[in-house]
Amino acid sequence: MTQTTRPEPGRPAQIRDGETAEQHAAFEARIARGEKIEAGDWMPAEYRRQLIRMISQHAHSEVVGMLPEGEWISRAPSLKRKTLLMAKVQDVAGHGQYLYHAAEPLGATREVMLAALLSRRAKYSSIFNYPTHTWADVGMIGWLVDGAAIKNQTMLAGCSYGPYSRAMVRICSEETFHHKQGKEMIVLYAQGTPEQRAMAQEALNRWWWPSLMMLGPHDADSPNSGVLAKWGVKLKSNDAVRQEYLDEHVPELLEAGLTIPDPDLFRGEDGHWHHGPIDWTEFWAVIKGEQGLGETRLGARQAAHDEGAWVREAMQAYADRERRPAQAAD
Ligand code: BYC
Repeated sequence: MTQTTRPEPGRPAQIRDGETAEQHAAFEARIARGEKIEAGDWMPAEYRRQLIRMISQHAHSEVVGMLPEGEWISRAPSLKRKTLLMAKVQDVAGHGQYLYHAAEPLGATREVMLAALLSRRAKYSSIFNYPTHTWADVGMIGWLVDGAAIKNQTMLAGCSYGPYSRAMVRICSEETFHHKQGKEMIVLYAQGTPEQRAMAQEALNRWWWPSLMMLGPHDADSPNSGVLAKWGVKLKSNDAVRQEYLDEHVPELLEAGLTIPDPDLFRGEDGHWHHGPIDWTEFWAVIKGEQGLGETRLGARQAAHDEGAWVREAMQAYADRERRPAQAAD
């Protein structure tokens, strides 16, 4: 068959101009065999676009995600808690780095990705537009937000794009520690003084619904899931990951003596926990920055970016000088 350069009637939209059905079939056969796709391999333009979108958004989530907890480093109640939190925030900075590195060989420069974040064209996780009111929010982020993230990322560790998959393996091992320290902290407070128990409960009331939302819209409202599942990026749907998160966390929170703020929550005969209706209006308003701390978070990122300009200039000057050794020796 000759190379197809124009869309044909009935041709799948994912086959772009200049791509052939044979190329797509060979690519999909590699995925079906469980091979990893590497940055230099042939890949459909839509696969590349989806990966850049998703990985850069994930990287931005890590970078913006340092803000709510970073605010508490100077207010940690003990040296032990401060050390743990500093280690966690540093890990998260590293996660952002791995992820930007995973997206760069796909053709997205760091500058372009950061410009997309700062100009609000790229998204980052809705969860980080919620405020942290008390120290217990730091523990609840560890238990619930990292708990939800691990469920999603363990799935992504098996994804078809090699660099993303490998980054996820490393990130998940570090996040498991973040999850444990958050859970340990909240379980302790839930068994503590009445004030500590109230602080833990109020934090759960704040983070329960946002943590369910962060795993993405219901499958029927998830426009990207179809193609991501077809090409082995998403091995489980948004709702399937949310179910895993629920089934692990509901019994543990109840065992800790906490009340889950969902009057409709129940355990079905299928053995799974089922939540009440999620307020998706809030989810979209938070993502758009109409509700929550979107402007504050991006303002903080913009300030950090501006204040770091001298570092980028110094690195550029150093790189330029390194490129001229022969000239300098003459
Ligand atoms: N927030 O078609 P859908 C962490 C968007 S950081 C904002 O289902 P997809 C941590 C979605 O982008 C962990 N936007 O999308 C860090 C799409 O819009 P566009 C962060 C969301 O991609 C520091 C539209 O809604 N994890 O753990 O198939 C400290 C339709 O959705 C959200 C990741 O980023 C959201 N929550 O599935 C502590 C994981 N959900 O782009 C902890 C990587 C959806 O078409 N990402 N949208 O304009 C993913 O796995 C997937 O992107 C999602 C969404 C499951 C999140």
